[in-house]
Amino acid sequence: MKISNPVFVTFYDETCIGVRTLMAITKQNNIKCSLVVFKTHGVGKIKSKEYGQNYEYYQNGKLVGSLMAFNPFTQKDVEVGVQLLKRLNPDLLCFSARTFGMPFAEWLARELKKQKFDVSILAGGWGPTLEPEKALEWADYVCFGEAEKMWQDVLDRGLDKNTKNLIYRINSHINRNPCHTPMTINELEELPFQNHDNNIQYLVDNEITHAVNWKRHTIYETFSGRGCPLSCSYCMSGMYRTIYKDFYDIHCPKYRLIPAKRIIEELCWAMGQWPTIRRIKLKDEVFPWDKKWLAEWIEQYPKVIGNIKFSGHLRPELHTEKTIKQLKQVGLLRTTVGIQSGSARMLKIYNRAFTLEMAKEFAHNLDKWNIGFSYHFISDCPFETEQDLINTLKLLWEMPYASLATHRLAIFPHTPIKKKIELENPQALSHYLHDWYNLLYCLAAIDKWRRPLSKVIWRLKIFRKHPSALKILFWFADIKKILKWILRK
Ligand code: B12
Ligand code: SF4
Repeated sequence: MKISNPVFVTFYDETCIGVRTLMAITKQNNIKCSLVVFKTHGVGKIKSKEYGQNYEYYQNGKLVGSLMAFNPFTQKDVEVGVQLLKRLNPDLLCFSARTFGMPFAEWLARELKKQKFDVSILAGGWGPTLEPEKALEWADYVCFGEAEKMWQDVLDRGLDKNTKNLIYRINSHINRNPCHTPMTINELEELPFQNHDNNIQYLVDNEITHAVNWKRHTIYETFSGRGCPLSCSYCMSGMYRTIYKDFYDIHCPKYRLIPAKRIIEELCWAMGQWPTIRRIKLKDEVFPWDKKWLAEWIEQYPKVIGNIKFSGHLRPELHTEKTIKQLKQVGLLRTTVGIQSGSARMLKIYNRAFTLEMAKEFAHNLDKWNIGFSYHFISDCPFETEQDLINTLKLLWEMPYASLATHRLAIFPHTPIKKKIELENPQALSHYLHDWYNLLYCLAAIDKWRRPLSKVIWRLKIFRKHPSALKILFWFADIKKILKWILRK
């Protein structure tokens, strides 16, 4: 089947750098395509409890929701979306989903079938890649892993039963075609830049609008590599090697770093397209630490990009004080301190490659060089004991003040931690106890007035059974904001 009008569909994902790359390849081949984003990816007051607790998190003492917990996916979205998809009249629907997006993809696909909208569905992204059998309940084909080479084949020759990377059903059997080798660094360098053409993108969020993310005009987001050199037990980023080996016996490097020169070229291109860009975000989970790469970035960034600030995720085990200082001098504005737990035992379970001393030193160095950051912790891991939570609290008492977020552990298919949980069936602590500690962490990190309070509340076990009562201690920030606002008026 030759393709002349594919439509990409994403869920809560306007950023979708992977899909935007496939769209750029489509454009390069002079083939028209469109993008329909279902729902914006916001964070705020929880509007739906239905989706469980993974998408709720504590941020500076407030329990907030993200994705569908904040902005629920509704029948109205499906109805409006189906009308739009019919109007766009695609010859191939390309659904992109992470694990959390699979139920929405299914909902939409079933509604399309119900309305007799007969068009093939190709599903890709981490969700279908990890659980193709689930995706094939609503999709005709699944594309395994990286799709740039497979997509070029589809544009050249059409989609058929021989297309590489495809997974599909033959009766009750699931067939896997051979798979392309993953992209080499040279191939990654040659990819066209993301496609953000305004006239071909739509947002479905109760109604249809053009999916122009307002931030897009002021913030540009990209990657300097693929994968991750580390191997945290709850994450797929460092697992490209494992999945290519397990499913196809193909070697995929754990991490591929694109030369700094090429990233700077992309940033120049983006700034030419959107002169309003004021901030660059390198979205890699690990900001490059390779000496040669850093030297080129530190030399070229200020010369070519000037004083536009950038952010990226620096890491205690990879970035030294010297690097922090140099990056600050060329425009590093913000980063994160992803510690996940203050217990050495839990760091082992998470397979984190740094010690608590390194984490402390790292945060102090960021503070010293005046780089904004927030702490990230994981809560509700069933392996945690109360002693692990106490260790985290005590660690925070020794750290610089900063904002803090605690995300509940989300357990994804094929992760080592999922296998460990299945094998050992650990007894989890109650959510209430986690919440009490989550709020104590926020108090300990927020400022010098509230850190001592976290010590007293912990020692006297105040509101241990009713943690939400502690939320009042964070209203102060709101009052301050309101006062500032009134004074400004
Ligand atoms: C950067 C990043 C983010 C950024 C930006 C994400 C974005 N929208 O682009 C932020 C911080 C916002 C983010 C948020 C989240 N993320 Co994130 N993120 C990543 C990271 C590090 C890179 C993603 C990426 O763009 N990779 C590069 C591109 C090229 O790859 P790609 O998107 O997978 O696309 C390729 C293929 O998958 C395929 N493909 C994709 N779609 C389609 C569709 C079709 C039809 C075809 C044929 C092929 C295809 O082709 C693309 C090109 O090769 C990955 C880890 C990783 N290495 O992938 C985690 C990762 C994807 N994130 C993950 C998660 C869980 C989340 C959150 C749910 C976290 C949360 N609790 O809020 C949210 C969800 C956001 C959303 N709206 O979807 C998980 C997903 C696990 C899973 N099983 O689903 C990952 C794998 C990390 C992990 N913990 O394991 N994320
Ligand atoms: S460092 Fe981040 S991206 Fe890399 S494996 Fe760990 S959690 Fe995943």
